[in-house]
Amino acid sequence: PMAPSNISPEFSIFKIKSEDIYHFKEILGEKNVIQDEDRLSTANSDWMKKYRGSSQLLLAPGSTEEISQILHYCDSRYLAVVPQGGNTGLVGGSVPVYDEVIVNMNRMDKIVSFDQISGILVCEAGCILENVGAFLANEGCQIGGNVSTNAGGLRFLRYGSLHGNILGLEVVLANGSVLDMLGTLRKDNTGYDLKHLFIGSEGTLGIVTKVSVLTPPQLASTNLALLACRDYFSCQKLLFEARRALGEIISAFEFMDCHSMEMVLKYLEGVRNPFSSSMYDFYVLIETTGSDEASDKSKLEAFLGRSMENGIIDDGVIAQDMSQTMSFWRMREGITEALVKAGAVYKYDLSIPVDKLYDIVLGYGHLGDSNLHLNISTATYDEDIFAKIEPFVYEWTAKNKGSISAEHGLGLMKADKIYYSKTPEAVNLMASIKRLLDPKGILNPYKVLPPSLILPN
Ligand code: FAD
Ligand code: 2HG
Ligand code: ZN
Repeated sequence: PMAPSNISPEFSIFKIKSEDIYHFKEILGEKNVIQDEDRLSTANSDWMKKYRGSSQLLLAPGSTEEISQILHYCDSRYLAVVPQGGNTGLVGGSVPVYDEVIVNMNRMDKIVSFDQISGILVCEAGCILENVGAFLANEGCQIGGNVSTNAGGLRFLRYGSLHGNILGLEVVLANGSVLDMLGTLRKDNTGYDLKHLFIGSEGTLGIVTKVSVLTPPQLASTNLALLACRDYFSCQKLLFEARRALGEIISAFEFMDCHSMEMVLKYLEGVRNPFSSSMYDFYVLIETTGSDEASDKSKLEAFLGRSMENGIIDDGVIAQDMSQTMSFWRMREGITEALVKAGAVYKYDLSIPVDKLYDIVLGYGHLGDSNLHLNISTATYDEDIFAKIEPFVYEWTAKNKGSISAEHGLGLMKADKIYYSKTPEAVNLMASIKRLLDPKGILNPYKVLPPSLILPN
């Protein structure tokens, strides 16, 4: 499952043999060793249908011990592995590049414990996030996938990165050893905090099997306002004001331009323009979450009234019930799906200083976090268009001191682009860590780091 030699002659090629299959069946039982063409076809292809591997084998372990045995064996046999959660990743990280063995986490879906007083949840990595709650609710994506990509999302503004909310991890390393860092303490300064190495490592340093996470309590009152602004400068001003006027209750500040709005209106069923009379150039969603319904709402209303008087917003509406709330979020959250329906999409996920964020566009994103999702939508993929986009987007982002991956990770798509956002010294140190933890390079090869840096010794 290493690369065919025409692409990466430096990697050795080890094919799966019948005795390997026999061994995996011994570990997992017959039905969890999957060679079925349909299931493999789905698992070989990513959410956008942009990347496709040719794996012949999918393993579905049900415990840490089974994952440990799988990796121990694969390591001894030089069989490369791709860990796969919900397979909703957007950078080609969760699918094989060639014929890597897919280790699917679906069966690892048990809640281990939940402490109601502290809000600390311990669960297996394959738990589906929607069932677990808290950060972002994409259909099918798993807590282990979120940890491995350090996913952000709509409420990052309020709750911050997973680096702050993950209290502990259990991880199986490439050689099969189990690293138990599954603490539930908020404070623990005993040496290097190794769990952070695995948060955002995209399956290249180990397989995350259990997660301990600090969850916020569900608060009584949530309000959502959809606002229209005439230009990007007004969106920035609105953010500036909202951080001050709504500081303790603001939980999301998202923006989308008119092109993004046009996409959802055109391609998603049941989405209607809330400002039926006209289209505006920019739309902003402000969500507040707090504990006092009456005061939270009046605070938001007063803020919107002032913003309207000052001319920062041109129009605005507060969702009146659950169904309107869901339809407002659908406009923002459905853009990714609408873009896939529209045809080919060149997808970028940039952190850019907020004043420069809309200099390079069509886009939408988490304005409160300075995170632009730049999507260039065309009917079909075209080499000439691609050549106009890259390396321009990366060079522009680096020049403006941004990041070429704010939240989706590097995966396969941007492994060789890492130097736009990291110094050679930092990349070399990452490669040393990778070689230390995975000397044979079996874990998710070709992802995150340029393959030439992590040759097996
Ligand atoms: P996968 O796609 O299966 O895997 C992602 C990466 O993690 C791969 O490199 C894989 O090898 C690795 N991996 C998965 N599970 C494990 C494990 N247990 N141990 C080790 N490695 C593992 N991302 C955001 O950050 N913010 C968003 O708001 C957001 N919105 C999205 C909306 C849509 C419609 C879609 C399709 C995607 C969105 N994403 C977003 C991207 C994606 O959902 C997230 O990156 C998510 O965290 C991936 O979880 P997953 O379980 O699907 O992981
Ligand atoms: C979002 O914020 C996701 O909606 C997906 O991170 C962004 O599709 C994208 O570019
Ligand atoms: Zn996002």
